[in-house]
Amino acid sequence: METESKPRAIVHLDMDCFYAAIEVRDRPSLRGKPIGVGGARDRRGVLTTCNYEARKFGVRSAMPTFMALQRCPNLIVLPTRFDIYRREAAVIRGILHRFTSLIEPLSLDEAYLDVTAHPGAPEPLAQVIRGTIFRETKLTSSAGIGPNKLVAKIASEINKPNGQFEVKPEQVPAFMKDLPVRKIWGIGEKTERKLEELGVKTCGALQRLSRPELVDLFGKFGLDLFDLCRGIDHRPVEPDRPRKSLSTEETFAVDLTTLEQCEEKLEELFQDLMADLAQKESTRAITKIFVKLKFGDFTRTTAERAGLAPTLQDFRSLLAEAFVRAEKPVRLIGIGVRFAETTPERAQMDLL
Ligand code: TTP
Ligand code: MG
Repeated sequence: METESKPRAIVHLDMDCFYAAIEVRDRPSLRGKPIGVGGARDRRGVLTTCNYEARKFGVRSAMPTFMALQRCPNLIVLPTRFDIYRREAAVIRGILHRFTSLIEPLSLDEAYLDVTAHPGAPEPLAQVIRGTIFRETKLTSSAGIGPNKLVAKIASEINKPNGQFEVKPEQVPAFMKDLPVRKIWGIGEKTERKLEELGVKTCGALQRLSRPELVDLFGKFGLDLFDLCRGIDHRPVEPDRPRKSLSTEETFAVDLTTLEQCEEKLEELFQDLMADLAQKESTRAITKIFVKLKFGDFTRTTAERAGLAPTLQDFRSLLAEAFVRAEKPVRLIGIGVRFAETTPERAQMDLL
């Protein structure tokens, strides 16, 4: 088959400062100002992300808000609006599906696309995809184009924001040579330190270690590393297998005895669930929501209802319903949503 002899063409697409970009788009008076999105300083909040104006001051994702404000006193901190981010991600996913069905989402604003079968060269195609996203959402994105997922993902950071970079198959060896080892997926801080002790900082230096040496150092992962540091990565782009539900739960060290105590915990669980939902299942239509309780005596009950929106208020009413069934000390609370069994295209239509 032709596609077997032809090198693969993989695009890694990543929206630029996604949540922050949406907030600025929707409030044009914020344009050009440093903004962060996340929890407020007085509530020990953390930023989910910030725009590039804020990054100039050293503000970063996952930074406590008080620290971000120390670095950038003029930072405007906005609350998260996960429902808006989910809707935007669904629109973007819909656009990507016009170009290929081989899409592997990594989070709500990032995906791999296998465009090998697409007629024409991948570089101009990535331009067209990013241009279409911008025309239809007024949001910018960046892309990396390469013969595999490893190279495409690393390449997408190079001309970020609002740019793209292609590594052609014959350019891979030169591209890898001076690349810091940390850029390889699977190499974290620990492995990086271990390699540094051996004097290995770049992928080029890592290439000088033999397979047996790498296995000695890293076990089975050593075999992967042998390929990865040469820019070889056979992992296919795997479209998501749809999950049926998404939930989060917490078991308490001390059982909760009142509905008020449970409601307080529910609020925390709700924040977690919404963040998880936005990251992992940004495009699916929700059919049901549920609250599960386990009691001190290990009995359990689940209250669930179709047609409710995943709002704190609706989870609260389910919690009350489940709680009064037993009126026993609560050992665990779980909350979650169930999804319609649909294709991404269909889910996207449900959402719009
Ligand atoms: P990223 O793509 O990692 O970041 P980004 O899009 O904000 O910025 P970049 O231009 O570097 O791609 O994450 C996508 C969104 O996910 C981000 O806008 C907010 C959210 N997020 C969190 O909620 N917590 C986090 O720790 C990170 C890294 C991201
Ligand atoms: Mg991004």
